[in-house]
Amino acid sequence: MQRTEEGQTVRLADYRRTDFVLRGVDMTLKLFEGRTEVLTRLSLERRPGAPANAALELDGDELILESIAVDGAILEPGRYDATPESLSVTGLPETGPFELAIETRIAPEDNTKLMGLYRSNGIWCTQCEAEGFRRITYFLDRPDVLAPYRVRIEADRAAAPVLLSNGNPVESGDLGDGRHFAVWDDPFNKPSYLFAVVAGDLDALRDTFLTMSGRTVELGIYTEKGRARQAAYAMDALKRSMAWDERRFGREYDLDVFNVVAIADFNMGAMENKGLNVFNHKYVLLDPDIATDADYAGVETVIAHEYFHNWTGNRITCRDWFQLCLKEGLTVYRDQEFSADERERTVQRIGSVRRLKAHQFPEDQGPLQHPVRPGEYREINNFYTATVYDKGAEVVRMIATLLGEADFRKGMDLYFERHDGEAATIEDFVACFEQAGAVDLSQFALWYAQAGTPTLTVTEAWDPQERRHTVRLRQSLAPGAARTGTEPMVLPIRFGLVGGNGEERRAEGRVAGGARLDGDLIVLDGREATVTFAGLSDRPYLSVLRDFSAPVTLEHDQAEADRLALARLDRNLFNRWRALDDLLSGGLTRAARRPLGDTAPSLDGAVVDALLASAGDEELDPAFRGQVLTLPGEAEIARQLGEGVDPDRVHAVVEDARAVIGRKGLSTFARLAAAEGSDVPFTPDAASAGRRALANAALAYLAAARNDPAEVAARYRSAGNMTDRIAALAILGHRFPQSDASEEALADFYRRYETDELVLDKWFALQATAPFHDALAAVERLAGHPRFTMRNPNRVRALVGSFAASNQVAFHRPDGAGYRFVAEKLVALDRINPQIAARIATTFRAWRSFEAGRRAKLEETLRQIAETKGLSKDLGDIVDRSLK
Ligand code: 0A1
Ligand code: ZN
Repeated sequence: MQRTEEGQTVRLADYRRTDFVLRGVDMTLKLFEGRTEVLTRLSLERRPGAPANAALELDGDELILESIAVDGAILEPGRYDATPESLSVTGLPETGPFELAIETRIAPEDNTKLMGLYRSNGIWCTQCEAEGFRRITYFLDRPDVLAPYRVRIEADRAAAPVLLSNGNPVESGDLGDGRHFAVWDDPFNKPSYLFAVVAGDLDALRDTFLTMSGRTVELGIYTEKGRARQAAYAMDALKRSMAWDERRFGREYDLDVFNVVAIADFNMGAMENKGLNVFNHKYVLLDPDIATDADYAGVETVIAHEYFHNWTGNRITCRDWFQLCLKEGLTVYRDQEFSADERERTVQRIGSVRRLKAHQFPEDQGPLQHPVRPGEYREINNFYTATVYDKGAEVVRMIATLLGEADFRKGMDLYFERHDGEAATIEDFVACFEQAGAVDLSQFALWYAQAGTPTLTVTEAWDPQERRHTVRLRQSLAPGAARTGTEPMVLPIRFGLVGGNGEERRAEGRVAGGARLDGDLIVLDGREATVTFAGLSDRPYLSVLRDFSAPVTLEHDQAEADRLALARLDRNLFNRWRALDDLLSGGLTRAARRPLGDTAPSLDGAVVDALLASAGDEELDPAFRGQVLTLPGEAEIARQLGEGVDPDRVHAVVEDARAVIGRKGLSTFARLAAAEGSDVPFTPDAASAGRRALANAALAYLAAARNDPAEVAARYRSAGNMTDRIAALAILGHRFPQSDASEEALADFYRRYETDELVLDKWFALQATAPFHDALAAVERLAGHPRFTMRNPNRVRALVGSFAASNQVAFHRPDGAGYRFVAEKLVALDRINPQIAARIATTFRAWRSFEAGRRAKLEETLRQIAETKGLSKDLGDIVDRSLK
């Protein structure tokens, strides 16, 4: 990929192949305290047809070149040009293979960006996606350059008894002087971003997996000393993932070993390096005393996600970084399907849709909007986004919906068969489904190209004479998305007509306009269409966009009575939840629009009754009832308001609703909260987690209604697991701040868990998200706490990240002090870890949606960050685009 003149923007349209073909990589890494020597031998050949005089242009990043040789002969200085960022070599053979040997010297100890080779608690580890390999050696560091790797690691045996890399272990031995070595061989062609090395003093949990063709795979999960037993659930999740991918997609693991390493300092969740996944230890280490049910679910999902990448990402990788959703959207779809099969499908879907609306919708509706496949970027690290991942997964799900299960599976099989070993594109992927389903997906492919959330407007008309129900559907993209086009897209809309007893009505449907009807699916591909259902005995309730079958904003002007009926009757449980959720967010946004001092209740009595009826319905799954009790978040209400947002007002409205619901449901909540006492032993399964979620939601309503910290404090003290303990602590800290009960519990929590970094993160985050203006003072104090550090991404995210993203009240203090605090931290963090700084800075993107005072302060803060001297490309890119 060429960097173009105007400010280093990289464009999809500029893609061209390399002039040189890479046949193999042979590396030796000599790890010493304070320095690492890297010797890389590249087997190369000029590509047939490439210019005979073309130079070999290699990428670097903060590298020092020690030596360079071609076929064993040291190169004269005139033959190459080396800077820390590039290495250009001329006069290379016109035809035939040659070997380029490069020696670099790096200092992993000084690497605070956590990209390339770095040290975490003394452990050497790597992170190469997207462009970290070039921080280890000069290389054709792009995903379409694939090769087999052989890697030799040398280190001090005492400091690093464990030496790991990709592929299979082939050799190890002693080097004298207390040093030893290991050699790893990865026979599968891979791009450099999947390279990994880990060396350190680690414990391991071991197991085996028998594949469907009868091969035994050695599994290892490596942790810091003494914590291997906390990897037991991750191991279980790994084995279930391996079995599921065989069952569901026919995908078998391909190497003799599969290793996972848990690392304390990690920029993201985890990384799918071939045969050697490296994880943020947050997604590996668990036991009931330190981890919540949400943590267990997170470990299961991330373990599955990284494992599934072995086929969707590694065996078939991306031609260039614009195709990132090819592996990410597809792999998120796969991990969501896994969780749906392993847990409860509707509850999982509710969770995914909540996440989509909380993260992807605001991104798609603000200045950082981009298509699922972006057309350009300044910094690729800033495109590991909710749009690429979560909307990318929705696009795959829509293909599955349109084709049906059997043809979708055929398309996946074809994809694996046709592109195994290749670096592919979205066009390649889509073509497989066109063939498998014998369909034309060219209009559907607009989902990859057009940014923005489409609005689907639905209106209904019942004709009592003709006994006909007419449904009118319209789609539109906000004009703001015009940069990438506003053509009508293909929207699969699953629906049902619900009768007065909840029965599914069958009716003949006739379509006029841009849609077709296929069973319970309306496929809208024009700007508008009507579907008329005839022969109905009476007016049905329309349950539309079931299971959220397309990622759109639904504007359905449905009568409140119809929604209440569906909240009670709909056989599609997802839509039953959504009927309630729409009623709640509709009521709350309307209330938030009313002037301050207006004392009308936030929610209608009928809505509260419906919510309480579902929550108390013993026929329903407790996890589902827990979801019913989870009100739309303040950020979601703010998003739905769209403009002039006053976060204090939004907070007051939601709090009022909580108290109203709590008082009205007092007896239900008392019963539900008591149902799950501390005598129930902890097991991490979804059903038990659902019961705890319901009980803890009930406890929060009780506290809102009774305003009594004592009963919550008792609950805190008697908690038998972290889920219940942190739930009680959050209620104390967020509802009764600075009370004795809350201060005592926070101090107790710190004493109990101060040796565990992961639990300490919860302690920081809980205080950072307390919804009070004064929380800022606490956060400022915590930034000076001896256990706060900018070097650990989890800790920064826990304090600064969660304050900015999840404390609507204190971050958005009217005096702008919250903004100033975050900006100051981001500028300091940018010098240490620009990737994390850029990620946290995205919380400023919604600045235009706030009322005038906050809006001006947000803009001013963004401009101040933008003007800081020496800003990283990462942070610069985010603030510049946010201001556009
Ligand atoms: N491919 C990983 C995500 C990932 C991306 C960049 C990283 O660099 C710090 C790390 C991880 C995944 O989807 O899990
Ligand atoms: Zn991924």
